[in-house]
Amino acid sequence: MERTLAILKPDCVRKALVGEVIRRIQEAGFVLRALRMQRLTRKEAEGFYAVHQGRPFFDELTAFMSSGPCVPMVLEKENAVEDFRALIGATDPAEAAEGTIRRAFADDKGQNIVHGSDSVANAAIEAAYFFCARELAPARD
Ligand code: 3AN
Repeated sequence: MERTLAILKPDCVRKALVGEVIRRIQEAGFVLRALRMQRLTRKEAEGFYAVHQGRPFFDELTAFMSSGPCVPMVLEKENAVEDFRALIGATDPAEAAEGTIRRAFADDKGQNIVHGSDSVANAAIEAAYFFCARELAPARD
């Protein structure tokens, strides 16, 4: 079964939307395989977003992602990566489709409530950034 790595970002936690966003994720058919709440250090945020180093928004992004606790989670579903990107909508909430999580709750391109991996290969790399092998072991159910 395909997996993706999602992060409920600090704005999601701050706005007390964790429960509502997880409800929407589960209602869309995703199974939660791993989940925790943690505050990233600036260095950890920079490591996670290393591919964006040098982009004009890198400092803003890593400062925001380390500004408070976030909720990383591994989600499982057929076609999880693509389906999750469809559920959350475009990076810029102004461009996100009606009914998507970012359209409903996000303020702007930077503070956009939720992250979703952009490929199956990146999902595996990102999941391993947050969770150990035991936590990522295949489900027995
Ligand atoms: P997505 O998360 O939708 O794949 P990317 O990969 O284009 O979006 O951007 C990575 C992260 O950088 C996103 N989480 C987004 O919030 C942030 N970001 C993208 N563009 C901007 C921007 N112009 N200003 C601030 N943050 C941005």
